[in-house]
Amino acid sequence: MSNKKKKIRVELRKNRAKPPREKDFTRVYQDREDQAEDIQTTERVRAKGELSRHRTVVVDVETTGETPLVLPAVNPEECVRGRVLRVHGLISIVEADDGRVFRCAVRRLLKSLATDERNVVATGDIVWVRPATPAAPAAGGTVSSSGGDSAFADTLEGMIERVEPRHGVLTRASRRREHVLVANVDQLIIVMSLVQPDLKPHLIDRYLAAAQQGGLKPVLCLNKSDLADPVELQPLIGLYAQLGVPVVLCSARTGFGIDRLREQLRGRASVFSGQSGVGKSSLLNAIQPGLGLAVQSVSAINQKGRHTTTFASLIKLNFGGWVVDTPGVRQLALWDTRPEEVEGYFREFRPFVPLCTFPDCTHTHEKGCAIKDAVARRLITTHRYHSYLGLFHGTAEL
Ligand SMILES: Nc1nc2c(ncn2[C@@H]2O[C@H](COP(=O)(O)OP(=O)(O)OP(=O)(O)O)[C@@H](O)[C@H]2O)c(=O)[nH]1
Ligand SMILES: [Mg+2]
Ligand SMILES: [Zn+2]
Repeated sequence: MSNKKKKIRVELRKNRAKPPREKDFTRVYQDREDQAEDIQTTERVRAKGELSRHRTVVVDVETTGETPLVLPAVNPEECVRGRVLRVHGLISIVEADDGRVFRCAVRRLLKSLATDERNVVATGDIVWVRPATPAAPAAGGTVSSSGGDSAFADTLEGMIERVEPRHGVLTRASRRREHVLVANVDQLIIVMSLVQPDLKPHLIDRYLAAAQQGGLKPVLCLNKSDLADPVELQPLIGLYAQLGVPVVLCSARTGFGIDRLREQLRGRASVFSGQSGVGKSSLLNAIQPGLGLAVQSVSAINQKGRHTTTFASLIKLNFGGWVVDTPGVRQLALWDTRPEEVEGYFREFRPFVPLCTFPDCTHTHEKGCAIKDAVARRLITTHRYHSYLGLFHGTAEL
């Protein structure tokens, strides 16, 4: 890590301010973080002194990336390094390198430094924790009073002082902000079921785009092979295999394909993602017997309208590596993607793009579009082309 120390002034976020005057005011403020400053100048809701709470902090400025990262400096003698096992609202469960487990709150400064992230800390993050001294708990009671995980009631408490730069992330856009689902993983296991719920090919393509964006190797896992005839899936399997995506057909129920899946996971850091009810937790229970992850019937999920797995949690594999089980997603909107970037997520488009008549062709309506021509000639499948259109228009909306 090449970095240098620097002092900066940070404006702390006013997340504990007094209630504002108008009810709608907060809504605008929360929806449009970017407008927050304009609003402050037009409506005075607090005493001026409170509006500008600044603090000078020592930070490391890392210059390796595109934009310099600002990280609070920590004293390694006072803090311990660890990995976030899971996040419950304001509480993060962190396993230190020495094996101790801490229930942690996040230092408010980190929230002030993060600009457009929904969550400052994500499962898989490498963090620095300042252990609370038993006499004066650092979290000031917030940790214990916020409820959360009773299984960790006896664990130590601490404060997350710093989050290390991430590599390999699964990210999505959530209400105009970045939602990092998982950090520091090598590969994304896209879990789909053949039926119950039905396979969603367009969602696969969104995941492939998200994997490429986050620097993850994608693996397509098609579960519940015991419920449908996989022969009909040959074209789909062939398509993804051609795109270089390993495809694993499996069944958590019968155990078919579980060995192959285990081989994909061995020694690597992976995340399982997919719709609710496709069998992510069931597969992990089959891969590592004894895990005892909660699973629920699809009909029960539909009736209740909620997911069985409710937070991303990191599981160590006894054959090497680790995997994060995540809650089901309904949709996946790409974060920070411009419409013209979307074609880059469709590998098979690449040979044709330079042949379009217009150099800035969006491949949506233009005459002389080589992509549309390739679709007509079945060199690109209509399914992939429609996925492209969906992502193109989706990112244009954001
Ligand atoms: N027939 C069959 N059923 C399966 C298979 N895998 C999982 N199921 C069933 O599918 C249902 C949902 O499984 P879960 O493992 O809870 O699904 P999930 O993807 O973890 O769902 P969320 O946690 O809500 O995201 C359960 O009733 C499982 O028993 C399979 O291979 N075959
Ligand atoms: Mg689950
Ligand atoms: Zn074109």
